[in-house]
Amino acid sequence: MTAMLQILEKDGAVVGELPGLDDGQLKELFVHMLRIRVLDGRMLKLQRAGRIGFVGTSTGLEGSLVGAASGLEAQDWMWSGLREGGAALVRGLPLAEYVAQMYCNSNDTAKGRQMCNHFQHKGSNYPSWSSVIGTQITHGVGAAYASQLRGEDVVHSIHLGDGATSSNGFHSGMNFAGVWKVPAVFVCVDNGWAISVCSREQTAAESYADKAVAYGMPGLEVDGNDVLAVHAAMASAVRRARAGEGPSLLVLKTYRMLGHSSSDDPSKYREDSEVAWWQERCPLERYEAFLTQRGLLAAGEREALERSLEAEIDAVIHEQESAAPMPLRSLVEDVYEEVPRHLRLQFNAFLEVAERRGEATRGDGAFPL
Ligand SMILES: Cc1ncc(C[n+]2csc(CCOP(=O)(O)OP(=O)(O)O)c2C)c(N)n1
Ligand SMILES: [Mg+2]
Repeated sequence: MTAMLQILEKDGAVVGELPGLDDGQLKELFVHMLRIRVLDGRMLKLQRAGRIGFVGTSTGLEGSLVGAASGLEAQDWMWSGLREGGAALVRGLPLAEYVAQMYCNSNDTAKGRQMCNHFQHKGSNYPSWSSVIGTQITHGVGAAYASQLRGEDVVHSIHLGDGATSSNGFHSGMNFAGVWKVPAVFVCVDNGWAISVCSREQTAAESYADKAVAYGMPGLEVDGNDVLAVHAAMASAVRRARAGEGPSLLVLKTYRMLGHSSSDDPSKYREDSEVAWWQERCPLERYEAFLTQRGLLAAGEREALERSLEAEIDAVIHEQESAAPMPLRSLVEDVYEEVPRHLRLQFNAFLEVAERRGEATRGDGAFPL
């Protein structure tokens, strides 16, 4: 196991080779990270106010998300684990679609049929999430194999959590990917926890990166709170895949600062001191220090950026909150060319219940997971 790749120290000092990004690109990474942080805060507040049903935050993971997404090319595909919504924003998922999906309203491109906080975006090659752990791994490998057979210039980044390394999909996906040498990068976001299972108890391997050896591909541990290290590692693994040299596994060492979801209380299973240790290594503060030292961020500029991101996000929230819900009839549309009898019967029975009990109302924000 080689040492973990790191470019920035926790105080922002440069300790590795900087990737070839210009000043504008360096600053853009920061704005993307900050947008995710602000958006998370806003979504959590909406959930606590009972206006949306469920939120799984990415607070603390901003360096991993933005670093990985920025290492891909526009034509590439990204397959989600449980927290890549912010990475999708970097690749072109419109903020309005993100928020519409949180409300499951009539602007939601999944037509309210997905659980909220499970995004997708056709325009940037981003298939819908699945909450079922690890299923995206074999789907992504199959799609990467298809790209290879078609001779397309496309790389597939397949994201997964530390918990997903124990899924069947991880083993079969990694195995087929290695055998076929598909153009894929596996991005394991080791955020310390799989709900209440600590990452150290998920495997007896010294590092998740060691798992790559068994499947005949390189594995690398990366400081996931160092956006530049993640970007550099991703760009290099993507280049390798694009050149036909096969897949790699990147393990991004980071930390989920908040609960597993808006329904979770992490104080039940982890110590405050652990959270404080990671707070010291906050990806945003580290990168802010780096940009400030290079003269790319002026005093007070972060606060100004935050205010403008809040305004941007609030405007979108107002727009989406007043959008109509999906019409009831949409429940039986779009699956078959003509609505079959059994669905028509179910739909009529449903209408009858709605008539007796009244229309569905907004949820109270409770979700049992
Ligand atoms: C097949 C399957 N088993 C169990 C669950 C319940 N579950 C939901 S999230 C989760 C933990 C996921 O942890 P990890 O892969 O580390 O992702 P993270 O939530 O940390 O991003 C589990 C066990 C599930 N959704 N699917
Ligand atoms: Mg995890």
